[in-house]
Amino acid sequence: MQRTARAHPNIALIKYWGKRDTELNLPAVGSISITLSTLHTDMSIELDPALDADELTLNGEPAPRLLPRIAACIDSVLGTTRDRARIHSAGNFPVAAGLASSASAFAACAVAADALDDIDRSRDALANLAGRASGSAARSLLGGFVELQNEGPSVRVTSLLDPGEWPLEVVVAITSEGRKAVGSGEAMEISRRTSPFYAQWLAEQAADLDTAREAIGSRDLEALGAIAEHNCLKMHSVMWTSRPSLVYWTSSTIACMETVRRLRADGVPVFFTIDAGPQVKAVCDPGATERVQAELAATPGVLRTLVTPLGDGARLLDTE
Ligand code: 2P0
Repeated sequence: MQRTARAHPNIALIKYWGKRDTELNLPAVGSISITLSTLHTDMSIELDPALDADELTLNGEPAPRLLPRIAACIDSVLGTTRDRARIHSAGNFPVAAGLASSASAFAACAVAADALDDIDRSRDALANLAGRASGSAARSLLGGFVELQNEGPSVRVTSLLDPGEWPLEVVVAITSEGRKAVGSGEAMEISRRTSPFYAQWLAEQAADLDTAREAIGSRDLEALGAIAEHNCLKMHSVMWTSRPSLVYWTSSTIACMETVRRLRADGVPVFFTIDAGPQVKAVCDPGATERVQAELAATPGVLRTLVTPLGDGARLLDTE
């Protein structure tokens, strides 16, 4: 029996950084994200009683290093006594480079695994199972604008707006194709233990979430951009002031921020956000996309740009 699911990465506008429970991988803060449409991960899982061990390919190549986390995600859905699985993961964008590849991979994994038995799990149940593998993956269960609420012993994901209700676009400026030096999970723990700004980061998150939720409700790009950029720079300040310091930026990352600020000063409706990687994501009105892309592509150090509208939540690609 084989099932295939597709999920898209998401980009947080109000960020998740830090865990309150490393066993259950529960985030220390809530977050708000947008799901992207052009980038995706397709994961197919085939259970085979004849297999002795799980097998994983990533874009057609064996990927033993990534297998334990994927296998654990399938275990969390189907139980550890399940048959072993042949897993194929295929994505159309770089892995572990600050483009939220783990979010789309684990959301697709949870949805495909869920379809392999007769239990009908809720979106929130799947969000918790995907989130156990990767905190941001819970948000990729849904499309458009998504809030992850972080209360009690689990997380909840809610849709704030469908993609068509506020069809913003995202221009991703790729400034480095390499894998990041320190993975997010490990980096968050370093920040929690060592950054003098970590407590303040936690203390201000609820207010940032309120401000962003209100801006999304009224489709106010200027207000959303102001709080998103502030929240992003706070998260990076926590990273920078960790010991050892966690600096994911390149000089090109800063040049891209300057490009976005210059465009905005020129009246272009656009704002930036940056995750645990050197890429800059510029969020804009569709009417501004062409100019934002051209200016980011011409920014020193930018290797290439990607453009994507907002997309849907994780779903099965096959039918039974
Ligand atoms: C986010 N990031 O909200 C933040 C902003 C990166 C920077 O969630 O340890 O791969 O697997 O739960 O979800 C990336 O971290 O971390 C992330 P784990 P995850 O999108």
